[in-house]
Amino acid sequence: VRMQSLLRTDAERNGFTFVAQPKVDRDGHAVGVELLMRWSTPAFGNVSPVEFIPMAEKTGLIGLMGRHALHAAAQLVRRGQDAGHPFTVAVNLSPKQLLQRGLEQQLMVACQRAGIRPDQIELEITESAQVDNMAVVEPLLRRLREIGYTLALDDFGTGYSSLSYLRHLPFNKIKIDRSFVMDIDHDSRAAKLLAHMVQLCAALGMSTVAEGVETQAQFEALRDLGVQEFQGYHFARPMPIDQWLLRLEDEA
Ligand code: G
Ligand code: G
Ligand code: MN
Ligand code: NA
Repeated sequence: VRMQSLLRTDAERNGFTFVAQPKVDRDGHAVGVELLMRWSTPAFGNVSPVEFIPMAEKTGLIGLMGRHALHAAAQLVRRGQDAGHPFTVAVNLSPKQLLQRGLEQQLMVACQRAGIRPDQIELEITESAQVDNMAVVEPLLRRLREIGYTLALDDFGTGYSSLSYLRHLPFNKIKIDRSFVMDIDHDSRAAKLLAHMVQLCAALGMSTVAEGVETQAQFEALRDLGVQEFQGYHFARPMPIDQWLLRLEDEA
């Protein structure tokens, strides 16, 4: 209860920070980042999003917090442009945000305030029982895609209705869950599943991103299977925004 009231206070005053984890292309060049929310409190120290995001969903604070994340994403796109090194920024959306009204408007306001175009923002959406009403979510996602946002299905393969998502929802890309990636170089079933996921996505016109890449061997195996983008500790851990911007300068 105490933690909940701290969360409310910080949701109201935007007391969160964000870190950025790079995504790289097949050559290992960074093409964008995923923005991840961080919360630090005097009483509880750093609280993991695995703990505070569900709390935010349960208490209804996720709407407000999600809005902060959208602004942070749009502002970061802006900083990349201003620095002369444009990159995409992915932001995680809670299923609750999809079901609340106003997401499209919130995104528009965030882009307008930052002076950026929607095509530099990626929206990461995880499979969830809350979103299995495709009739509600499908038209929203279709509109968002038409406006120009990139839609990514997060943690693919771990939810209970993955194929139904692929069938009904207009994703541009699929992020293959790290549980598949982890086992790719020593478990032939994981490798076969992954190979066919990549082919399936290609057949449906979607690109694939591998999450949780931790070794060069995994990177090479994934590249051989045709995966287009990669993310994981092998390339970079989530880092403070300023560190990411410095790194970008160095790489250029
Ligand atoms: O940041 P970390 O790697 O610990 O993330 C743990 C989980 O929290 C991931 O599933 C991630 O998607 C989620 N998460 C991190 N930041 C955000 C955010 O801004 N919004 C939502 N909805 N989830 C987030
Ligand atoms: O569910 P989502 O993909 O949004 O979660 C992102 C989470 O994955 C973050 O908590 C991030 O720290 C974690 N993560 C990113 N790369 C790696 C990795 O290579 N290995 C592991 N174990 N976790 C990772
Ligand atoms: Mn994600
Ligand atoms: Na994920």
